Amino acid sequence: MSEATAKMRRLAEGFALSGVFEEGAEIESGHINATYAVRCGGRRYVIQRINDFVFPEPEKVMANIALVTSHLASVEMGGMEPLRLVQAKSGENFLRQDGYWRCYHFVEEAVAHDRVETEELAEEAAYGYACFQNQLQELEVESLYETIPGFHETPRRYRALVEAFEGADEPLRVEVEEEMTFLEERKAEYGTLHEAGLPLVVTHNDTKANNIMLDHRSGRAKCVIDLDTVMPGIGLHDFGDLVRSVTPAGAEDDVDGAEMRMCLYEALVRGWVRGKGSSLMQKERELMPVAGKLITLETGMRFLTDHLEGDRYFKVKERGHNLQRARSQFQLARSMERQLGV
Ligand code: GN1
Ligand code: MG
Repeated sequence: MSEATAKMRRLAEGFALSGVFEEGAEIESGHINATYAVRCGGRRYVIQRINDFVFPEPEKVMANIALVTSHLASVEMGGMEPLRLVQAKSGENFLRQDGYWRCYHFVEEAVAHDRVETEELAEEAAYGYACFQNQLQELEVESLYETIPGFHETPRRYRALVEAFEGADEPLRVEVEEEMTFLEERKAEYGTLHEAGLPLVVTHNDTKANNIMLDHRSGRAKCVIDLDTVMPGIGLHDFGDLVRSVTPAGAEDDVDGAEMRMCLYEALVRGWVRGKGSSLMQKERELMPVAGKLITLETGMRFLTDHLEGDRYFKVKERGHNLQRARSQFQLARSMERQLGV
């Protein structure tokens, strides 16, 4: 048995799984956590290490997830299903073994798309995330911890970037000068969502295309995954992150492919409006195009900050990867400005 397999087996043995360990493999998507898929007693599970640099209080992350998943299990989900946590043998909802680990039932007969190429898929992803917000409407916002303070507060993200820039060495500052000017020109816009008087609701905060599983036969939204950042937030942040992640023609780090595809944007709007139904406020409807642009700029700021700070937060392929991601986000924001008039 390889060292990696032995490690997965030791982890699996820490959780209350249905049988003995059979096999395991690493899943290499996501920028933050290490993830393994294991099979035990004929069933599949996902075991993930919670990155405690990103989440300094993993217990609070897990308390949020436990609350959200048990709430989802108690409401009508209209054909969707909740992510199901597996407890550790200790009775806690995480395992402490050289870091913090948690375990979920694998969502079977479903697929998560890294890239979205059709309007049907885009609409269904937006519909599913909008339903997810509605399903959590009755959960008290105050009962959730803010596990990363100011996660989607764009003005705060901008301040952090400026600070990182000021603390960086001269060559790095020169390298990102153009990007800093681009962001400075737009700084009056960063508070738009927070100053709109929208209510705080329970939001997912990481609504990338591959964080929602679709039924592999019907293509219908089945299960929202990656609940690390469920927190109190503004509903539009989730729509905005969908626009950022679904609409570009290229990958997140592809600068040339960072063009918003209008037909996919429109499909996202249809899905979101249909999913939110009567809970969508007029003000929110108006700010939907702006939300896409702001979350895109904000994510670019976060990549750029990490580049200036030495790539400590996001996993990177090589030095310069975060800068490339940031440039792609800014290019995409420009494309939104042109096409949406925001
Ligand atoms: C991170 O781990 P992953 O890939 O789901 C990040 C998101 C970013 C995203 C950019 C906790 O998500 O906020 O939008 O990368 N998650 C955290 O791809 O910071
Ligand atoms: Mg994530």
